[in-house]
Amino acid sequence: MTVGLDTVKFAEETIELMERMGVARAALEGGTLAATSPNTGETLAMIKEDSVEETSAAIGRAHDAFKEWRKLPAPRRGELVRLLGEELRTYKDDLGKLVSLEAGKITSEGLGEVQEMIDICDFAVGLSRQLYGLTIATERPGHRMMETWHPSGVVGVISAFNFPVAVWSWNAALAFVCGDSVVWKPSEKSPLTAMAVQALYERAAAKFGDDAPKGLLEVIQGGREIGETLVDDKRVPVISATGSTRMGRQVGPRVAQRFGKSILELGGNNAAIVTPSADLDLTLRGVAFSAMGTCGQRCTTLRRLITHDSVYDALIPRLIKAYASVKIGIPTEEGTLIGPLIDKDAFDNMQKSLEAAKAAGGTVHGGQRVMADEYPDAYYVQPAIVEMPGQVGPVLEETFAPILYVIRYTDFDDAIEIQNGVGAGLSSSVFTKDMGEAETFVSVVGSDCGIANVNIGPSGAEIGGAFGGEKETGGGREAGSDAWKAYMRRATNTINYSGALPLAQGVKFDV
Ligand code: UN1
Repeated sequence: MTVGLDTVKFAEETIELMERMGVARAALEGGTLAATSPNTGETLAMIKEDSVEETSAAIGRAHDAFKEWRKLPAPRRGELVRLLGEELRTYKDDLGKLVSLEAGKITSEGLGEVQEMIDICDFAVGLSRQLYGLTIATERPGHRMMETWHPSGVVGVISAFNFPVAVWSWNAALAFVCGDSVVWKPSEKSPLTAMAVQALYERAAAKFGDDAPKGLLEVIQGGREIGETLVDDKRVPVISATGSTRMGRQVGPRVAQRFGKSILELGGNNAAIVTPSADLDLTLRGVAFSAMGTCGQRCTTLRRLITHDSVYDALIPRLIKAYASVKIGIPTEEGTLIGPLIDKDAFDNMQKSLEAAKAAGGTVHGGQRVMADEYPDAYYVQPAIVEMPGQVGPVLEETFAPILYVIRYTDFDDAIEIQNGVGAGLSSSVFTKDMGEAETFVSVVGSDCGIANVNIGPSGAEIGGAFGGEKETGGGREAGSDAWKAYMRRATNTINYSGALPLAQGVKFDV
């Protein structure tokens, strides 16, 4: 197979980007962990992996940093996060580009990911003056009862390749204002973006001054073993892990075993219900973005389209056409909407699911590999639509690839049952103009997911809401609303200023 002279190469550009953001070239050469670009399959850098001992030492430094950091007033801690947001604004283009090179996202999604980091920094800065506790009525005269939120300690953040930097920021921006330190284990498929973010953080910390203790952010690079070291370490009271349900099944019990707290954001198998009254133009666009965007590699990706019989023929053939004409290619090229799958494993899993779907009676449109001649080491695919006879076989599982299963329904209650009839419970949506259907969907008898939308797809959440889901998605919440509470510990304080000692519940104990 000949690779043309004009074949895109990203390694040199990557190193330039990294140097601009403050990573030394020496840190990108001579290591044992290969950072590759899914866009071409080429090696971008060889970086150093951390050993178990180095991981343990990093946790120790973070623990020491926490002991200092917790003493700063929260609004002052917010200032560090504000400065981090400034660095991210300055380097938005560079970091966005790096996300495109390392994770294969199209340009606007790479930039969007950095914007999401900026947004959460702004949110956290405001939050740094709003870590409110309650004052609670007490039954005893001359007493006051209140609750205080204190920092928890070291927060371990385990993130996935598909949102290599935004997910870290949802956790870290909150953790920092909450008075915690952070040890970050990025996916071994996206080590470079983590190094760049660490360098930007160091710049913000230098501007902040001596109040930012060394070790407030530690990044550990490598595979499963060091992840386990982090998960098992008693000095890490909170583990926030984003990834597959399989990973969460291991992390959750291990953290619980030592009575740590975990925030789990795991797999999704997200559906949309298309009802008879749906605006089909809007539905088509909403479905296209949430099912094909990021090449189907968001945990919020739309994977099941539960379509009413009466609109099936008006929508599905149009959707199949849109799927066939969408521009697939190098994600940084103008006009590209679909970049590559992350690696060969992802491609093999996609093909396995498509075979299983066929065996279960599905009709597959698309799904084949493309651009293999130009880029034999990259895995570009035509996104697939699969018409299914029902919710069977691979439809019940998350496959991290652009496969949209289409299922028919006739009765709205059945549609909700199909929507809820899978293990995962992350995100969901309904396309309808019928107020009764819309309200039912978001009500107690509607969607069982952590995110339930009306007339938008299940993906593309903003940071202001709490992000996460139920059932096999793990139950954790990150980002907005009151998700910050998971990064702090609560103390209930009862203060007696009466001079007497009345006991609660009228108990008498006179000695
Ligand atoms: C993820 O896929 O891991 O809702 C997170 C969205 C994004 C976050 C997705 N804001 O698509």
